[in-house]
Amino acid sequence: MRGRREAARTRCLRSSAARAGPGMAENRPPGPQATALVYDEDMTRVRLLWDDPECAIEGPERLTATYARLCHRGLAQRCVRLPAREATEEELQLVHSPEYVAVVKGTQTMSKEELQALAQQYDAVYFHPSTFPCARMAVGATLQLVDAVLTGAVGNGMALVRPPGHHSQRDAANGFCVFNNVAIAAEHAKRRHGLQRILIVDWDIHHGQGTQGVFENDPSVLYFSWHRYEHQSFWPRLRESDYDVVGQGPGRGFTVNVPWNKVGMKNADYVSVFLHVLLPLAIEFDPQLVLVSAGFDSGIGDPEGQMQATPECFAHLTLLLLPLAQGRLCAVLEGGYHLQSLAECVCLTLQTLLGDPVPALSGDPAPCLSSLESIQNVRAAHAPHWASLRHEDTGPVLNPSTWHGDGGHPPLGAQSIGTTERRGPLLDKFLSCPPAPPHTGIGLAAPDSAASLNLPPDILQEEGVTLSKEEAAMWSRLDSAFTQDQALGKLLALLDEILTGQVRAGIAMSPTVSAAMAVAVCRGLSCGVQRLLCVAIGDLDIPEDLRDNGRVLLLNMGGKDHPEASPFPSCICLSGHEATEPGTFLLALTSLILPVAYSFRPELVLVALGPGCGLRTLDMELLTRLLQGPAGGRMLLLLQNSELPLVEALAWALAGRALPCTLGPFPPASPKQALVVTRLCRQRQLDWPMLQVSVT
Ligand code: X5A
Ligand code: ZN
Repeated sequence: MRGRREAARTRCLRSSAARAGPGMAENRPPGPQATALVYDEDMTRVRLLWDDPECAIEGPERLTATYARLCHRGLAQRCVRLPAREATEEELQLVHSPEYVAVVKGTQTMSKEELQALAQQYDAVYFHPSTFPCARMAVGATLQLVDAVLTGAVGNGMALVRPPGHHSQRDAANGFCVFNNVAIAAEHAKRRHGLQRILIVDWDIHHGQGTQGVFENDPSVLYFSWHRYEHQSFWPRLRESDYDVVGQGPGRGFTVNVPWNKVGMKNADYVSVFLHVLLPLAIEFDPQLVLVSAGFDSGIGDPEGQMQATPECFAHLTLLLLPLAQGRLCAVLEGGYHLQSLAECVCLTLQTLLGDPVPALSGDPAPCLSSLESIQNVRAAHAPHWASLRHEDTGPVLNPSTWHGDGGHPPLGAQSIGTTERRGPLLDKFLSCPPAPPHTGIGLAAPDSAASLNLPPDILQEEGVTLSKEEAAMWSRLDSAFTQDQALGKLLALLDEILTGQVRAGIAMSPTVSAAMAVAVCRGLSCGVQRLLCVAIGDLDIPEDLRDNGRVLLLNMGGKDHPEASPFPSCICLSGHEATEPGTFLLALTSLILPVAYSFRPELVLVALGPGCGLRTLDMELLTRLLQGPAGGRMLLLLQNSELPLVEALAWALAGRALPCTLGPFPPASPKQALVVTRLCRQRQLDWPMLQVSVT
């Protein structure tokens, strides 16, 4: 025991250069692995010149505070910096009318009184002599980012811009927005880059009615927005923001609205909507580019949103989007008015774009009644348009509880969330500088032949260690092949390093995955892991003593039937080889595996991939990326020795690299398989609340 620990420490010291934490680490050269940041101080020039309480929250310090925090965290330095530029008038006219562009252009020479008079023609807008150049630069910065991503100069990125864009319409400024940055970028991607499918994810807390209007007839742009709605009583108070507004003509089904009818929505509500609404549709849509209207007024502490999603929630939302479009994701700032919350949320978004592990999600992993009603309603409204929802047998909620009385989360103490910059204890907790995450490298326990593979630079190859007599005796019942090539010693060393935080995640090869799984679970439990999620793919033996162990949750996909295991809440099996076909697997991933994993909040995730387990390599990479969410990145992958070629792909997936190709197209799950999955979700939703998709 002691011998092994010491050996591990020595290896660790030797390779400390390869284990640089975030901030001290790499500055990736431009290329499809890099993350871009676009920011220009010129966009801080626009500000409110008169008294207007509604507009006062949209000030220059939103950008300066955010950028300062990105630098302080060392995140800005790790990005490829792209220069912003002013968009041309021709580019503005991809969305806006020449007349409207001329009106905004005219503000450059206006007096304060004239500016104020013009602003009064619109809802919640102010103008400044710098509005035209700033708003053009906000568009240009967005286009620079999109061009860099679509040419492969970078993999993904973020643009910090002002003024925001998503309320702006063809002929009108609205809600602090002058030109619609993201809508113009989507049109630009279609016209100049020939893209046919673009996903816009609008996670700002207001409805981007401007963007919705631009694309309501357009099936090449899937527009998703969630927004504070409160049954149409929250700004902009539009009927067209409700769940049953789904687009028009050829665009029917390509507008997705999720109304929040209560304030106080939390991490579990946000993640549930992503898992049960956005992801199934987005995977089926198979976008070539993802544009995020990244407003952070949906974050905790924001005076507009009044929601309670913590900064790390945005890391999870980003992680869930990154498998789409081969990771071609452009996040463009919209709202966000609590300076510290805004800055922190942007940090977590950018950190995830950079490939850092996401911190575990805090809070009760259960959506509230009101968000479940919205989920049920929007899924019912879209079931006619999307194969991935067609098997749904529920309709919209008949008597929404949230019209009157409750349905939301119980309110926090009145003092705990300020409506201004006041901070309560809860907010303090989330906004205080979190310690640097235990961001360390990835370990590999494999036969020496793995050395010839093309592996990520910070990977640490475990050396064989000799087991103590006690340990050798303890595992003597194992396959003898296991001890011969030191697979067991390497596996135990790697697992110890994960559990002690010396490495974040790892891959262990072995002669028999079933045996490795038994060893790893047993070892994890004896080291004190309280919640261990074990996802076993393919035909693997399920150790009997695990079936009702409250600390282990076992998910088996594509294996034999285990009727004897099904009574246990901690054993979930989807048997048969159909379970690993792409359509069924992706349905199960979003509707079953991830909701269960997020409900369980594991400290460690084991993924055991049986020999010939039936999954596409791409789906294994996807599983590897997404299951890092629920456990804050702590994951051990178990592979059969014979699957050496897989190691490369999965090591890169663990290291945060984008998927090598898009997920689709693939045939949807058969109605029979869809029914099996749906039924399993229903059966288990009392144990695992994030499985819920309806209130009935
Ligand atoms: C971009 C954005 C909000 C406008 C609120 C007006 N606009 N009450 O967050
Ligand atoms: Zn907003």
